[in-house]
Amino acid sequence: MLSRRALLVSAAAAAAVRPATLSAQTAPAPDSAESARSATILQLQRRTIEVNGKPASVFAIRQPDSTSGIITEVGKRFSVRLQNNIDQPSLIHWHGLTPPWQQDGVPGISAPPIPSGGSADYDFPLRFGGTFWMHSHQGLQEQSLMLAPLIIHDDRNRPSDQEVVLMLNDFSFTSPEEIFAGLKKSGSMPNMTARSPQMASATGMAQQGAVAAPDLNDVKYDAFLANDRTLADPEVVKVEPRGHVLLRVINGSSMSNYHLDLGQLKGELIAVDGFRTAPVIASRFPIAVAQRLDIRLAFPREPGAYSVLAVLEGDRRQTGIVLAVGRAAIARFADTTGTPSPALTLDLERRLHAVRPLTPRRADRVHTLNLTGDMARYIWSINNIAWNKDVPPLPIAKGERVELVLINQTRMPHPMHLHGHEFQVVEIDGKRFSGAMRDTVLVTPGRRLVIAFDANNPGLWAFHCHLLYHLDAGMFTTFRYV
Ligand SMILES: [Cu+2]
Repeated sequence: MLSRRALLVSAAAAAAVRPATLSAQTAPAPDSAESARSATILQLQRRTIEVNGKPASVFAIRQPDSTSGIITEVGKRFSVRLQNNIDQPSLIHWHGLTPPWQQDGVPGISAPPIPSGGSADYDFPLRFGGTFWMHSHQGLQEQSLMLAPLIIHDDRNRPSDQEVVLMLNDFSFTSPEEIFAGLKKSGSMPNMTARSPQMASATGMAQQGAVAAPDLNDVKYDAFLANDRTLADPEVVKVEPRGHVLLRVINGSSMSNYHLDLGQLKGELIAVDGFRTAPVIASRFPIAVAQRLDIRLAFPREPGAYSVLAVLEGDRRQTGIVLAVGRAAIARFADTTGTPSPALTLDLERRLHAVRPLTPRRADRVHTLNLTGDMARYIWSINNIAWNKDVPPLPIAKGERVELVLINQTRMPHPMHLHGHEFQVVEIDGKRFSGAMRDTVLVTPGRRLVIAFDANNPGLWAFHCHLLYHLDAGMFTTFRYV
């Protein structure tokens, strides 16, 4: 079933978002037989997994040999034929990549959805390496695991490194449409977290000195998955004694932010959202919805079992995998922690510094985007406008340095994602700094962040909250330039 927004977007597609100046650009389909032959086939499929001892019907994005997603190399082309083998329309977004806008995979913005039984071709150069992912931008399919890793190797892959990909997901046996309907009824469903109908204003919170308790985890999930499994039966990855691991963590959850907990290990964080940062060594790292962490781990010679856990923010529940050195006995890891974890903060974000930041430059254009909402009616918005087909794109121009001032006036954290461009975090709560390059940044309640990007990829682009039901409820807007 399509969501209301997806229907609106689809209806808008032909007329509203196809100005002649933009559609005159390169068409997405590679028409030469040669590029079609060398393309990687990705199939949208239905599959059954087991969660909490029960079968669950979910989606997959797989190659014909069952490989989930893609592992490729920087400098190669992203050359993919996407086949829709499910019984409904779909379209896949290559999260964090910078394709021509028509290949970005947002229904009604970039291209129409691919009908059941249809296919679409993608072909563009890969400008940078890193940890990325792909997911449906159609309706609420992402909640049903229509997603997969998209890994681009580069010189961060040392020959001695063992690569481990950790995909995190939230899972419910309730259909996403029912979850969304329940949220719209504002807490009337038994599995929805109770909440205050009043939204505190950011100014109000700031004046109080202490921010009111944040409102976390709208949806009560049945399970949290790490590579499709829970801690009742986790994935166990064998690691050589004194081995080195490059751990690539992808938060593919629809609504859940986590603290990654390396337990006794210390990890060296070397990249966020694919982009290299000055290393940060720690055993816990925050990871918001849609974000990625690249972490180097070094293991001792002695046999041992090491858990890599993701603890839900503000909660006791967790998921994870086990890295086993030598012939280690695998202990059972509980799926809850002793005490609830805190809410995510911006403490790590303030410490991150891009290895290759934007060249310092004055902004040519600044857009202030207040993140707003009406919790009681579950309407989420930007500058109090819930997105619909009549909202005009925000103007920018090719070649400009653009800054977005993001002010969270709600009590929920919002992971904000810009399509088609990498950005840099340049200011948090009034303090300028040369922060991380990213594609998704968490704006916590009451906070003000500034991100900067270069308008170097003309087209029509989405900018939105990556919490699936916030996105669908209207916290979404677009940029357009030629
Ligand atoms: Cu949001």
